[in-house]
Amino acid sequence: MNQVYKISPEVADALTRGKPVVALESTIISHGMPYPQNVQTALTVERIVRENGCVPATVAVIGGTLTIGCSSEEIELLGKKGTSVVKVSRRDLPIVTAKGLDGATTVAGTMYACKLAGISVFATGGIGGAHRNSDTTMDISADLDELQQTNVAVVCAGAKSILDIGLTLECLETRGVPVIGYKTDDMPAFYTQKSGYKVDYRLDTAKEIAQAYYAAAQLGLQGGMLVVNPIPDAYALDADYIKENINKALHEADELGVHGKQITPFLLDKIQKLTGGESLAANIQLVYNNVRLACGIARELAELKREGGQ
Ligand code: PSU
Ligand code: MN
Repeated sequence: MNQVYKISPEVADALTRGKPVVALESTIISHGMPYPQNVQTALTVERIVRENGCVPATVAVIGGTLTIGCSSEEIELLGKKGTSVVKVSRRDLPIVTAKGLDGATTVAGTMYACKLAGISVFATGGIGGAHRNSDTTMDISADLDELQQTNVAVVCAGAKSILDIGLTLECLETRGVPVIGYKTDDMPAFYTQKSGYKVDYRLDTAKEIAQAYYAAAQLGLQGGMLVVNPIPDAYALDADYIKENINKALHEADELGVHGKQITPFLLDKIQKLTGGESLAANIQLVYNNVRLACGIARELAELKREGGQ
């Protein structure tokens, strides 16, 4: 059988030397954006990570090997194959590796890879959460359970309002996951800076966020933290405009009876098509913004670990 996982030499070297590493997911590439913008964005993200003094670790399953630190060619392959590669959350990992398939890891799948490699900081666009009507459908993303059990700081721009953001926050509270607003008291809603809900804590510097993560580790707490970073004002979309299009997408999903792991990619694709280039530009910019913050946190954390003799 193929090797089930591997860490690229560059990422492995950075981790042994205590250099800051930032993990990146790949479902956002295959299922979250159209080709070729998905590949351009993923490669630009890696460049931004390097410019900010960190080592990027894009995670995906390539020919059955959970790869922590994909090459540019592997990113290109995932972007081109798009939704034909398996969307890999935690539960999909044993099957795609055993069958030797290609797969793109979600937030949950990527967090598990971070645990295998010893990576503490991960940047993405938006996380999965409690879907609307999840009080009856039970459709709550495995991302939330992964945050409960895996010690990674996930930097995102909140959750899209395809989800029930209030219920998502309740689920995170139940699971013991702190939600930290970076320079904000508001829970952002991906395309907009506010969702109408508040976060638990506001921290204004990457250093304070790293200190909280470090404190959790010293306390022996299991579980991650969610850092929410609002989309920059210049790229935020009009709240009514995005609400209208999200409602259209939800209505269509309902009519077609889409459910299970298909629902999130279906809604992402619909919204993209309904709103065209404007939402894609916003999506790309908020990812860059999250990556820069994640790099700041990873650098501060590396410094804390050095001072602490770890
Ligand atoms: N939300 C987005 N963009 C995304 C995703 C969610 O705005 O790309 C992807 C992420 O990979 C996330 C996954 O982890 O969808 C959640 O899927 P599900 O709801 O099936 O758990
Ligand atoms: Mn689901």
